[in-house]
Amino acid sequence: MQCFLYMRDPKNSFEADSCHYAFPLPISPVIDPSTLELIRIDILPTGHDAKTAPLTPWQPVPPSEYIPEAQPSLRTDLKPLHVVQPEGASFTVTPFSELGKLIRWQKWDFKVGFNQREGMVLYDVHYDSRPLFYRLSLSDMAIPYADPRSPYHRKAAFDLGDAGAGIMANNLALGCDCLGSIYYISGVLADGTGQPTPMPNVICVHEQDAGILWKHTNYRTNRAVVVRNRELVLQTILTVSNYEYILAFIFNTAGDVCYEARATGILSTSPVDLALSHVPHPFGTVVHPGVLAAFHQHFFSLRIDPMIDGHGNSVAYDEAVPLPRSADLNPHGVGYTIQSTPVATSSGFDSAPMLNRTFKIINPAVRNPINNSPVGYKLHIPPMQPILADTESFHYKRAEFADKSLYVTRYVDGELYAGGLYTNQSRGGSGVRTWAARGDALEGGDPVVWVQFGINHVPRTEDFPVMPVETLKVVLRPVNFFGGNPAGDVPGGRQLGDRSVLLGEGEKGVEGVEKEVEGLTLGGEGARLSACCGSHGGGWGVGGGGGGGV
Ligand SMILES: [Cu+2]
Repeated sequence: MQCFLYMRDPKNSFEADSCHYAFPLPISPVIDPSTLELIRIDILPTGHDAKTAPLTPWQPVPPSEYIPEAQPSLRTDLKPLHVVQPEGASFTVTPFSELGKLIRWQKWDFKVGFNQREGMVLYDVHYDSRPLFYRLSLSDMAIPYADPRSPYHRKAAFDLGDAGAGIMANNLALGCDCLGSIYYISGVLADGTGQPTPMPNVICVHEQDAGILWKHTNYRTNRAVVVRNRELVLQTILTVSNYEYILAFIFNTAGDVCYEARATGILSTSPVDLALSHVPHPFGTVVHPGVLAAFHQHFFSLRIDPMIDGHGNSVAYDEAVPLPRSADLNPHGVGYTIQSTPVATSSGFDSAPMLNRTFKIINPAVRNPINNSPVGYKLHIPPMQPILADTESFHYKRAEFADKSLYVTRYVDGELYAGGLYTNQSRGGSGVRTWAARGDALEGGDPVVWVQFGINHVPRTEDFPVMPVETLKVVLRPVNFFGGNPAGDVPGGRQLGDRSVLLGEGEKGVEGVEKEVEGLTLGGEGARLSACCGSHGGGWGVGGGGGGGV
């Protein structure tokens, strides 16, 4: 094992939470992990090339701390924000096994599991009793680093395969990780010696308001109908050494399931000569005096085992293509159409945003009552630069999923992890690229869809000492699955229940608190509320379009 060494701030060395990533050392011991014997100590390159120099005495540099007590001051003008659900949350949780939970919310129902490697896993996802997904899981992550110099050329992490999203999961806390009315799911896992380890509060379940889901104002009558986007969130957070990943499944009332990954935590740093601090570095960003954060890519692989309206699913992709000009059909050159291509055999695909390539999981045996299209779910996949390491490199060979935005394989028992079963010291040859290369026929069903998404992380000084979240979302959206907007029955005009308040113009917003009463009791303000939220009957309606208050 190649170890990277850091130290605490020598001027504050009793502070156990001092950010040691601000003090990377230029020596790197190589140890035998089975005997804990030291094999050798490497000297790290600290310039712009692979050369190493004889060690010199450490030069003092300032610390860079993230703990609040180390900040010169904390801002004092942040007012409390209460997320209150006076009648409780809208979801229910029912145990279905010793640890498994069945969750029901807004026509959704699904089972939640938690394991050592994948952490949170969803099973048997249904909407309005219609089956959608047999299993949804993050299957692995790969983080290959760009620095080509020895020993950095070996830096590549598989956070699930090497460490485990379950065993590294945080114990989540009220008000810190989750705001509002929270239900926590706990797990029990085996530790490295096989002993049972309680994993308390590893998944939090809560609802959140995500702005507006749909709205229309009839400009002729001035009546607006608005429905807010209520979401159900299942969140888990893992810490793998320096980095944190905040991972969530998010459901809404329009049939969407979103998988959200947020990267935060601390950059993996290495030493760079102080004299080079103000010179652009070829393999990273200097984020602090003497501290280099290397360029790296983050790849996530979401595994989707579908059952859209039952088994026998297929995968296809749509592309938007311009029509050639023709005198009879397209004389003005504006026409375009959508071409659909079925995925006949297991294979990998780029996202091809210039073609608006959109992947769909469909059930050819079940047809939409309006247009006879096969019912389906489409995938919104963020564009991703494929792995940059060349095809002969171990980064590429090991990260079997980092070269394509989407892989489709035919289901085989045990094929759960995109980077293969054993990622630690793998040399490739097992994983989704290898499985897809079998060219299995996909007619007749049982496809497994592997969605890759990620970021090319070019560090900023703002990412240090701890980085504000970088967010990525994959959305699974119904496409010709319903006969119309599935959220047409969600009540709008909920002001009496949801209770927003008017703020005054005073800079501290103090006046607004007084106006809360006004807004809910006085005719004038009440009329304004009904004008923006008006709905007829049902729910929390404040009254019809022309309503005169509350
Ligand atoms: Cu990063």
